[in-house]
Amino acid sequence: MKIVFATANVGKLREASEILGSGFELVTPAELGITEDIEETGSTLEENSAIKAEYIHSRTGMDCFADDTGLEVDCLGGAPGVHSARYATEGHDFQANMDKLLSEMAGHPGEPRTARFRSVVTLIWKGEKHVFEGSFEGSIAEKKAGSGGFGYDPVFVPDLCPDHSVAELPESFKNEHSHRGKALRAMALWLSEHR
Ligand code: ITT
Repeated sequence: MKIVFATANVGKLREASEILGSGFELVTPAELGITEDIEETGSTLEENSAIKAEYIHSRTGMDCFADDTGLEVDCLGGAPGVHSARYATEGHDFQANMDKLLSEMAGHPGEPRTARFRSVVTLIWKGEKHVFEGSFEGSIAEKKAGSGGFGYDPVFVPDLCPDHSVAELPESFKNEHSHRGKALRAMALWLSEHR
């Protein structure tokens, strides 16, 4: 099935291709000549996920989906949350974002470091919108470790494997248990029942 994945994030694209498998041919906006930044003006993951999917649908008329993801840290009141991509700077700087997170956490000594990734996937299929979600429970490490994955993976320790950051674990482990894995498999199941 050919479907547009409304993302400019190559890490998300790599994971989605692996999670959805060979039954899906993922096309990116860039491959369709759409290279402008889509302004994420919503105040929730749900709103921003819908904004991205609706923008690409309006430009292409094609079936498409978008993923908006946030890292929610309990002792920071759910931050960075919807602001995860631009937490430290405007520029999607993964290292600066993690450095800011670790320094904010240093201001909360002795508090639980529990956190979760949450993904909201908006599918626009035959012009109708459908929403799928997934979350991945864990905690924030004291320092970065590992080089796999992307974004905050070097500081995120999953409850299911508490001695390693996600960036130290195989991508197959992340895809099986992650926020994105759960949300995209729910979307694939829905599509298998409705197309
Ligand atoms: P698109 O909007 O183009 O899809 P983005 O990077 O801007 O890409 P988001 O708005 O969803 O994506 O931003 C979420 C940020 O959270 C992202 O930039 C990463 O820093 C981080 N992030 C998202 N998924 C992640 C994951 O699976 N592991 C680690 N960090 C992740």
